[in-house]
Amino acid sequence: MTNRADKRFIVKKVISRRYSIYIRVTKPLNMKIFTRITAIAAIALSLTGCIDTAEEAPAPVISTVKINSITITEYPLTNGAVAWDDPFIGSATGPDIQWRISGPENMASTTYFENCDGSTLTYTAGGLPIYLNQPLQEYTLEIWDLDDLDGSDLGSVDDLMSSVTFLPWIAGATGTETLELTNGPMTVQIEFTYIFQ
Ligand SMILES: [Ca+2]
Ligand SMILES: [Ca+2]
Repeated sequence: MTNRADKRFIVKKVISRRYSIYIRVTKPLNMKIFTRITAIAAIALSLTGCIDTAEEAPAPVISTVKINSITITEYPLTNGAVAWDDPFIGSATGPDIQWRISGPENMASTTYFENCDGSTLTYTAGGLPIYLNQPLQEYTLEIWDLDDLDGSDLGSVDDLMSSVTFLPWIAGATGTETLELTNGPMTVQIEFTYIFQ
């Protein structure tokens, strides 16, 4: 009986014999050596050619990062146990959310979503697109609850709801891509376009 080890041995032996016969029949010894030398020389030339002729492309230098859209998928619905807007008169309402960016440059949306209920908020205009001109430095994206929507209460103070810090560009990023950033109760998706010098 032939066990598995025996089968492997037989197969190997047959292959070896076939190879040996093939060489003997098709190529005399000196031809075989010549063929091998030629092949080695061809490979060497090929490799040498690659080294000599290949020119390393200079790494692209990031210039500016454009933000096309900001989508806030998660945010705190209450300020602790209290509604973001809980007036003395009238019923409590959800937050009125605006995004702001701080860091080397400061900017903010010119639009907001009123009385948010947890639904996803997508900003594609109202201040967008924006250009971050220090792409190697950290920026912070903040979401704020606006407290004076009609401009009638100059003494009101808007509420910072949450924030997340990010680097506009990470080495290797090109083209346009959407990154998801999370910090605590806040998750945001930002679509970036990378612009190089
Ligand atoms: Ca408020
Ligand atoms: Ca509100």
